[in-house]
Amino acid sequence: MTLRPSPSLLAAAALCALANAASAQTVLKMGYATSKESHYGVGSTVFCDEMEKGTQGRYKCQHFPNSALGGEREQIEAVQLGTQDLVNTSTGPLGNFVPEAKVFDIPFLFRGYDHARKVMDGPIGQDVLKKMQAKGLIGLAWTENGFRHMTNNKHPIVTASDASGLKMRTMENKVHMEGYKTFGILPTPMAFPELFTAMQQGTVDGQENPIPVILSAKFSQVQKYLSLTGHVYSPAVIILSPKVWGQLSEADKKAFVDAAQKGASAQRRKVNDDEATGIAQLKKDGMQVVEKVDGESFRKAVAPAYANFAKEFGADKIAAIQAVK
Ligand code: EAX
Repeated sequence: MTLRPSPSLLAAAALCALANAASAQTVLKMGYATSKESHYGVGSTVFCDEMEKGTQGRYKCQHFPNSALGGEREQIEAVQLGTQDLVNTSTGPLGNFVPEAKVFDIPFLFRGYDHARKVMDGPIGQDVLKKMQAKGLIGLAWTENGFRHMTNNKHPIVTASDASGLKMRTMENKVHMEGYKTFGILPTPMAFPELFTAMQQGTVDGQENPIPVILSAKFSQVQKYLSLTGHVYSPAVIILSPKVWGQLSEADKKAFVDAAQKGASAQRRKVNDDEATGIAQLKKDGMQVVEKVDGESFRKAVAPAYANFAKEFGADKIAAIQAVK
């Protein structure tokens, strides 16, 4: 007679193996503002997959897209506290936690995507990423939200004076608000999850966001006019809670950072794709698009505010960013 394990014993053993695998795997909560298909979703998915691979499956993500864990300010707070593990967020509210990050939110600071990405990945950007640690936030890599453009429901914006008098939702970001006031805009700070309804109900006339956000949040349903103002670059960053970081081995820390850099590249590629195809899509969706904006009128309007920005951040810091070729 051969001895065979009984089916119930086999089932028990299988369950045991499953339980072991599960206990050896830590599931991290990753939140972001837009959909899983958006630039944030694409970047986060690549980061999470690479991080899982790089830690041999010991860490993985559960995704919370579409602001399911709250606005970006709330999510950064939760990551700081350790009640949320990861967030892929714009720098909109980040300056309230890490003042050094605010310099990147100055309107018309960057000449274009190449310039912006070079600064964020170079010594100036990496220095700010490291400084986040002292504020209880582990910045893993700069991802990207994109250059921001204005939408509204009143009339096409070609020059800064067209923007004047419009009630526009802004992020909870003092640098943006100060800059946009020079355009004559009435800035109304508001968390992103409230924005769609605010535009639908006419609480605000407009808003400003990069093409990938306008697309994925379907703002074409509630906004008539889009102007390619590109008035400010909107960096984004993957932040890890110090609670998780403190538990990682050196090898795992490296795996997280490497994964975040791959996620950042994927997110930027998705921004490129949306920039290339999104405007045609938004036109198809019924938006009236001003492609030739009088950028000079906006630059002129904001120029006097640069004196204040220089006072706050140092003229040398601003010049150093501008000098990056
Ligand atoms: O990060 O709040 C905003 O307008 C952000 O650009 C958006 O949530 C994506």
